[in-house]
Amino acid sequence: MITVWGEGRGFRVVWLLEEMGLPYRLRRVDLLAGAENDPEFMAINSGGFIPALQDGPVVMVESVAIMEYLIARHGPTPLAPAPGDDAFPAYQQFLHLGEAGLAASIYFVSGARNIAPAAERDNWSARQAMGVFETRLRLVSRRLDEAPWMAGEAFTAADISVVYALELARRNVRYPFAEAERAYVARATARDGYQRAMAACHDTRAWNETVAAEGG
Ligand SMILES: N[C@@H](CCC(=O)N[C@@H](CS)C(=O)NCC(=O)O)C(=O)O
Repeated sequence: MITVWGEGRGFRVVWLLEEMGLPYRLRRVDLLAGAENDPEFMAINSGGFIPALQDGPVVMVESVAIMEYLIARHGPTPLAPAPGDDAFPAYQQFLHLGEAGLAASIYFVSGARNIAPAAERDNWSARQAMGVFETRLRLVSRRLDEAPWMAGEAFTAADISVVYALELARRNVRYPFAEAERAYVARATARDGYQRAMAACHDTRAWNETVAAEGG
C-alpha cells in the first residue's frame, strides 16, 4: 500500500493518485506541532518536511520527483505523454516549473506575509521571490494563449504541478490572477480527481474553506 505522508505539496501526489486510480493512505503530519515531535515521520524523512512517499521499501521526498516515480512505476497513464510525443517537452518543462519556478518562490512570499514578524514582512528576499513567481507565471499565461493545458490539448500531471502552485498563491497570498489563469484553475479543479483529492486532504480543505469564507 502506498502511503503519502503530509499534505502541503502532498496534495499534488494525492491528486495524481486519484487521477490514476491507485489505492493509497494519507498519513497526516502536523508541521505546526513540529515534525520533530512526530518520531514515526522523522524516521521516514529526517529532514522533517512534507510530503514523503512510502511504497513498499521505497521512501521518497520531493513532490514532483514522487509524481514522476509513480507514473514510471505504476503507469502508463495518459497524464504523462511519452518522450517521443510532441507534447512531451512542454509537459516536462511545466511539470518542473510548477515547483521550481512557482511553488518554491510563492512559498517564501507566503511565509514572509503570514508567519514572519511584522517588521520582517516586506523584505528584499520576499520581494525577490515574488518577482521570480511573476516572471515564471508569464510562461503559464503565454501557454494559456496557445492551449487549454500546459502540455497542449490534454490535461496532464504538469497541470497538477502548476495548478497546485497557483492555488497556493491564491490561498496564501491572495494573488490577483488574470481571467485566463482563473479559468484554467477552474477547469482543472472541476475534475473528479481533484474533488476526490480535496475530500481526502482535510487540512487543505479546511484552509480552502477558511479562505473562501474570507472572500478569497
Ligand atoms: N520542493 C519540495 C518542497 C517541500 C516543502 O517545502 N514542503 C513544505 C510544506 S508544503 C514544508 O514541509 N515546509 C517545512 C520545512 O521545510 O521544514 C516538494 O515539492 O516536495
